[in-house]
Parts: sequence; structure tokens; C-alpha cells
Amino acid sequence: MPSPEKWGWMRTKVAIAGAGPAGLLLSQLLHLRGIDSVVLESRDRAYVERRQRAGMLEQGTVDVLRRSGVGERLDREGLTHQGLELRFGGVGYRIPLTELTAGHTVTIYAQTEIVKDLIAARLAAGGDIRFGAEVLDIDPGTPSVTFRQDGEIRTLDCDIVAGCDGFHGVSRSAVPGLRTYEREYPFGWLGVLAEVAPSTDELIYAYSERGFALHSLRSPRISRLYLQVDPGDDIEAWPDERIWSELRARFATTDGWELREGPILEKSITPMRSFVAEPMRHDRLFLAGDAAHIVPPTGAKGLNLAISDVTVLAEALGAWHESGDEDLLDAYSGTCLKRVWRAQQFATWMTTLLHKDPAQDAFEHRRQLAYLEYLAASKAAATTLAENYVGAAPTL
Ligand code: RFL
Ligand code: PHB
Repeated sequence: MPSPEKWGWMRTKVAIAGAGPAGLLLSQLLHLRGIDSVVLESRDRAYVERRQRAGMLEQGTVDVLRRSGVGERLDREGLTHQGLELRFGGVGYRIPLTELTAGHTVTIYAQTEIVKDLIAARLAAGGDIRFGAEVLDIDPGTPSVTFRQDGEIRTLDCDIVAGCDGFHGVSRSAVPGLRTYEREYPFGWLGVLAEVAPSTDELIYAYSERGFALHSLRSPRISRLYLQVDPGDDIEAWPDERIWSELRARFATTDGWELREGPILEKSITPMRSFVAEPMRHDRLFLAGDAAHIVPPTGAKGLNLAISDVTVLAEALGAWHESGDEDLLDAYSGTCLKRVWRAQQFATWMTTLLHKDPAQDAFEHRRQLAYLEYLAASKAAATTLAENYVGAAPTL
């Protein structure tokens, strides 16, 4: 007899749209609770594993990944940081994150590696991740998901749908009466992956009259660098030599610090935006990660929020699965949005602090410098930055 799947019909407990960090971790957390799921991902595995994005993990994120059984390589290869540098006026000032937050650290471990680790763990445990499966439509009431794979349209019936399909996904459009909040910024980020030993041990957030630059890292051999650019800029307008020369100018110090240069392995430009969709639930559909919210990357919060959303969701689904209790599911949206808005405020603040707004005048530049000086001089001001950056800021 042909399997039900042959007729285009399938069933699982939780249908997950998107195999980014949110969807993959949710699938892993549910597996650990004995709840089965199917992950539907429109792209192929190689694409998902190579997409260059985040790098900074809060300690809470690291703890969740460890508890999920994917902490081994992270512990071996992740770089633990206890501070960051704010650089302006040609001088660097260290913000001692750990000292100011009663012991919190942050870890540098690329999103690509988290995604690889999660895919490997799911597949090793017999998990069902379907690459090349594009979600077309979600019915939050029935509930079910319609998707296309290998040219065939199929339906996946389920008890719960998790919309983890990122900012450009389809799941958000299945929530009627969604309220959205949005802000676009007059700048984008040009991200560069370079084959050169990092010129710094800790991240450098640099503000200059030419604009913002960030020096991050991936490994002892690979540097990750970002430049504020016009969001409409074409990457073709940024040949490698122009990128290095602009980075040199924005990171320049008065003490002879030098930026190491090497072959650029990859470069791309991303616009910067803030976005929140409320509520993050409709009926049996739950939105998580970038599908529900985007923060500008200056605060390094996007991935951490995605991980936090699915941690809350997995716990709520676990309680519901065990006892039928829906209280935590009902609280899901409100619980997540508190943290989302805290991160939104911090990321917006970091962004306006460190970027040069092309429409602003010299007054704004002097005001930004005055604020940066205050952060460098005042323990109270630096603590505000530190507790938000490491993810230890309390919410009401
Ligand atoms: P993702 O990673 O976008 O994954 C969504 C997945 O859904 C798939 N998809 C679909 N699948 C099936 N059917 C459809 N119709 C689909 N439509 C889409 C997509 O192919 C994709 O695989 O969302 P997720 O899982 O919510 O994860 C969010 C994070 O990726 C994001 O928040 C971070 O990368 C943001 N971010 C950073 N976050 C941090 O916490 N720390 C950082 O240091 C940091 N740096 C960054 C960043 C984002 C950046 N960019 C490029 C936006 C630096 C940059 C430059
Ligand atoms: C990164 O390493 O990609 C990174 C780090 C900190 C940020 C943004 C991106 O604020």
C-alpha cells in the first residue's frame, strides 16, 4: 500500500517553517522532550550552512545550546570575551563587561557553526529536516502547512505550527490583525569575512566622522569586519582595496595600532531595520525569531532573541504535551515581547550612538562624542551598556 506521504499527506506534532537557528533549535529542544517535529526549509543544506551572519552569543544562549546537547564544539572553538572596546577620536576605551556584570561573559562562535551543529545533531537522531521544501501557506486553525518540494505540493497536518522562517518568510502573513512597528535606518552594513588573523582580541566598535566600523572575529585565522555604508550601495562599488582603506581610516588610532589585511573571502551589504510584530501567536501558530522581530545588528541581539524565543516556546509546548496545560502557551507572546522590546531599545541606542547619520549636522557629531566620552569615563554609564550587551538587563 502506498504510504500516506505518497498521496501528499503527512502528519507531525509540530510543523516548523525554516531551518535557521530558531527552527533547528526548536526541533532539537522538542526532540529532547519526546515531541516529534518536521522542519521545512526552502533552501538547500549547503546554502543554510554557509549563510554568514551573527557571531556574538550571550551566556544564556551558550547555556541553552549546551543543555541542548550541541555545546561540545562550541566549548572547544568558541572564544570567550570579557570586554569590548569603544574606539573614537583615535583612542580605544575598554568596557570591562564581566567586571561590570557580576561575571557575565560573551562568546564568539559563528551562526554558521551553530546551524551546522544543530543540523548534524538532528540528522544523527533521525530528525526530519526537509531542505528544498518551500512553505506556501499556513492554516493556523486546522492547523496545517502547505509546502512545495520537488515540484509537488503537499500538506503537513500538525497540532502546532512554529513560524521560524525569518523576516522574509510567509508565516507572519498567516496572523490576522497583526500590529507591526517598523523603523528603517539611513545606513546599511557591509560585512566582510577575511582570511587574516584578527588585529584585536576583543571586539572593537569604532565611531568616526567617516561612519561606524566593527572589528569582530571568527577564529585565530579569520576576521569578521563591518563598515557602515549607504543602504543603497552596490557591493560592486566596494572593491577590496576600497574596503581596506576605509577600514584603516575608521579604525585609525594615535598610538600606531595597525589593521592586518588579507584576502576577502566574502562580502555583502545588508540594510538595517527595526521591526516588531505583535502578537507572536495566532491560534495554533507561533512566530519565533526574525519572523517576528528584527533588531539592528549593532547590539548583537538578533540570534540571541531567536534562541530565547524558541527556548520559551519549547518549554511551553513541553508543559502542554505532558499535562495539556496551556498557560505557558498563552503567556508565550507576552513573555517574548518583553525581552524583544528591551533588545530593540538597546540595539537602537547602540546604533544611534555609533553611526553617522548623513542627515545630521556637526551638533549631532559633538553630542555623540560627548556620550561616548561619558561611557568611557563613567562606571554607571558603562554598566548600562554592559548589562544590556551581555543580556543581563532586568525587565519589569
Ligand atoms: P533565519 O536565520 O533568517 O532563518 C529563517 C529560515 O527560514 C527559511 N525560509 C523558509 N523556509 C521554508 N519556507 C519558506 N517560505 C521560507 N522562507 C524563509 C530561510 O531560508 C531560513 O533558513 O531566522 P532565525 O532562525 O529566526 O534566526 C535569526 C538570526 O539569523 C538573526 O537574528 C541574526 O543573524 C541577526 N544577527 C546577529 N544576531 C546576534 O544575536 N548576534 C550578532 O552578532 C548578529 N550579527 C546579525 C548579525 C544579522 C546580520 N545580517 C546579515 C542580517 C550580523 C549581520 C550582518
Ligand atoms: C559578528 O561577529 O558578526 C558580530 C558581532 C557583534 C555585532 C554584530 C555582529 O554587534
